[in-house]
Amino acid sequence: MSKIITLSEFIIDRQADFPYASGDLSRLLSDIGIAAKIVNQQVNKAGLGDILGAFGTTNIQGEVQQKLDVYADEVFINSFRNGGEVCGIASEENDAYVAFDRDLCKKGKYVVLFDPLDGSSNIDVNVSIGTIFSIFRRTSSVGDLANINDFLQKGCEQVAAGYVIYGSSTMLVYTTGYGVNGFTLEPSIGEFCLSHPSMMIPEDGKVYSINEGNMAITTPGIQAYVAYCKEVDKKDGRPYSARYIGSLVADFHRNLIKGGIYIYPPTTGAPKGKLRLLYECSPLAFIVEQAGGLATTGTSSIMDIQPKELHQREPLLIGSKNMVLKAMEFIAELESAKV
Ligand code: AHM
Ligand code: MG
Repeated sequence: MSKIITLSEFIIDRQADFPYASGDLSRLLSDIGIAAKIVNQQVNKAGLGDILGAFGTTNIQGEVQQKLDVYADEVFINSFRNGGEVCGIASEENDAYVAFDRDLCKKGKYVVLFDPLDGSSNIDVNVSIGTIFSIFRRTSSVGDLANINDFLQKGCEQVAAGYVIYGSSTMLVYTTGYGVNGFTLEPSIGEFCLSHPSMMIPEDGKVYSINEGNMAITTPGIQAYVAYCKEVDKKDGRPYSARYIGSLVADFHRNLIKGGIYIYPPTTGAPKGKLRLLYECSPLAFIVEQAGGLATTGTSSIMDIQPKELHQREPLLIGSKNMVLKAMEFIAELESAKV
């Protein structure tokens, strides 16, 4: 049997990648691993609400039941507040960012932006859901309260990003800009163990993931690319397969491992699509690019977008490099007049 490497051991080993680092980022990543285990425990009990007490009511232990996404949000916020490495957070669940006012936190070097439970509409039907996180070095001075500019940073400024998928098994996948590594939670020892070292996304894929219900209301470039995915061409394995779970982390994770493209397109009702730049697009863009893939809005690299507001939305095409490039060709050809 080969030696098991736990997330904590791996993080400590990798600290050497940052010769002048004080260990704060390592501690922060460990805190995320612990918070993920706590959330995982509750996610695995989803559906027992009716037995243990419905959401919003008191359960048999006298605890008030919460919606799981609110619960996950609180677990992560408390973990960041107690850790001391983070001076503030922004979460998809909250309208405004939170600047921690504890003295210890004001000395924190980092801010974290996260989606505590993405795809939460899938909880009721037992489909995989996920947590996505993005870490930046603050731009304000250490010792001050965090301010909005700490959060409005381009994806290419991220120091780390990752996700947790609560699926048939629970995994944590992250990057600090030195490749992508995946860890699977081994329930018998309660540890995330290195299971997917140095992950690389295949350059080509045979899976496209898009909500085809939006096809009539999206742009000509996306329509043409999806039509291309369905054409018959034995040489390159088309028609490709459609796989859309409707849970971004789950669709992304499958495509990262097997190759494929995920698209959340602009539509007539939502010209910037649905997904949030800071909590969803940027962190997954950092991961996919570290794994050799690409992430774009169709015309600009996700990593280069200067955010103007916390909850900004952007269209997202993300996955295997050659598939994303092909989709961009259609967009350039059919939509360039409009740009
Ligand atoms: P959420 O942040 O409100 O959970 O929404 C994000 C989710 C993604 O996980 C998923 O890929 C997408 O919304 C599905 O949207 P749609 O139902 O419009 O296809
Ligand atoms: Mg979300």
